[in-house]
Amino acid sequence: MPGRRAAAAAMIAVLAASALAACSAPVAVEREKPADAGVQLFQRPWTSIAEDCEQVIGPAGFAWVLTSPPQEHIAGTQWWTSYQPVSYRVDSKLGTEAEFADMVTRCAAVGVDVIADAVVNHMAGIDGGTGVADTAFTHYSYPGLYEEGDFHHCGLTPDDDIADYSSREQVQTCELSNLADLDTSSPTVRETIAGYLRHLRDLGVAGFRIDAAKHMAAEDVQAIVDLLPEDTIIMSEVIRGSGWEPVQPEEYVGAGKVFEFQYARDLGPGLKAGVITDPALGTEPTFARPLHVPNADAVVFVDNHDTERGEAAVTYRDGGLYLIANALMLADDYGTPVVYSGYAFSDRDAGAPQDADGRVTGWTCAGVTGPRDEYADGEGVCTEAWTAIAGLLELRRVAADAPRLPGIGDGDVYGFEREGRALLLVNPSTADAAATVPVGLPDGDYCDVISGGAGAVTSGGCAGATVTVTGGNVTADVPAEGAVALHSGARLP
Ligand code: LAG
Ligand code: CA
Repeated sequence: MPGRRAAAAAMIAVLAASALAACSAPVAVEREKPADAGVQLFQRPWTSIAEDCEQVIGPAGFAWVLTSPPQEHIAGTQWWTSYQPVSYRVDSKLGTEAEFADMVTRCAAVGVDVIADAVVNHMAGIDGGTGVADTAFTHYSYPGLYEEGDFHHCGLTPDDDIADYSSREQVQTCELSNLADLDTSSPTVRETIAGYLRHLRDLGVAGFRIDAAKHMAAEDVQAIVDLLPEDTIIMSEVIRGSGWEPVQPEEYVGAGKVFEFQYARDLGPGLKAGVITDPALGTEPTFARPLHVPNADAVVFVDNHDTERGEAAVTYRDGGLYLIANALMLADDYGTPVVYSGYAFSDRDAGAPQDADGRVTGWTCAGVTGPRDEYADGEGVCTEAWTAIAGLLELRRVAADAPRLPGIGDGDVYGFEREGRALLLVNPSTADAAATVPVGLPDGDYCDVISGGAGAVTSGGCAGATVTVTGGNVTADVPAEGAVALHSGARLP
């Protein structure tokens, strides 16, 4: 892709000039210590997550996993049946309540918290039927939970569907593609939702992703969160829309963190076009970057189950560029990063492989160590098992509160330093590149943690590539669509 390479070279050339100036007098930006990284395990059954926690996720050093919704949902083979609740029984295509509880216990035993996806803005979007745990329902009637009067019937559009995102009232009280919209202003509805979430907390979950939070008034989300134990972790999904949209993520930071969609937008499309934009480093506690919530409020991601089904995001299909995107996110100090791990698909609706009873089965990450060139439909991407990801999590722990310095570049290679402790270099071009850049790490031989992973220093040398720092400079061979990362904890004796 010559176009991409040329663009990368042009852009990095500009960066290099300013970076060299910046490096002689590094501007250290005061920021809060980054929170620990998590991984979203999309449509992964509870028994599979339990095993993955023990074998991969815990040892790699992830702090938490985000699961798909655990409540009973409509029947069907599509993945998105998970987003149409029919009861709050913890019994779904991903497993039973006993399996869910066992997963939480086993993940906790290896230091991994479970964050559950909470679908509480709405119930089902179909006329009626029987859920996967045998609950019979109609669009506005869910036995023992909700009846007609517990739903918004906005009366603002012909079919009560959201039509105009410039109307706060429509966005929050009309239906999101026909999904029966709960009247979250009602005290009984709030208490019913909170009862479900408290039950999940009793099973040991640490907190929740609040699905479709934008479609609930921020005060409704806050009121529900107020009914939960104080230490409940909240991550609200509020897709940052255009500036003219009345509902903005900033409204939700009182209840917890929010997913910062702008971070992914800054990163993905540019990278695909061969352009890495150096973030404008601001000062905390105001705005870390323009149009971004403050550091402590942000959950950042490269892609998620919705954006990987859109056009713009960098995804598993982008191979090495996907690894680069994850490296840029994990080595940085903005927000709480969540790595995404789903399955390959060519049909956007296709669910993860399931058996005749509608249970998702057969997940395995065995043998996965990095991105692949080809995936069969339904095959697990298993990003959490990549050698490079474990290396980057190690780098993140070593970098800790070291400031992220402005970007540096040499030819096609771009990178940045975590002052005195770590360095990431990425090469988005399609040709291998040698780069020499100034670095604040002490002289010595370092093991690259992208090729060598965590614990890359072995008795015989480096598990992966060796990179030398001399006289305040590092010269490294950075593979095409690849990266090199060093940190002070992986220096050869
Ligand atoms: C979300 N966040 O705000 C989820 O991240 C997103 O994945 C959910 O959409 C959405 N909000 C509702 O929770 C997904 C699919 C939709 C699917 C919906 C409900 O992306 O495609 O809609 O879940 O299952 C499907 C059909 C629609 C239909 C609707 C109701 O695609 O055509 O109107 O079901 O039957
Ligand atoms: Ca709503």
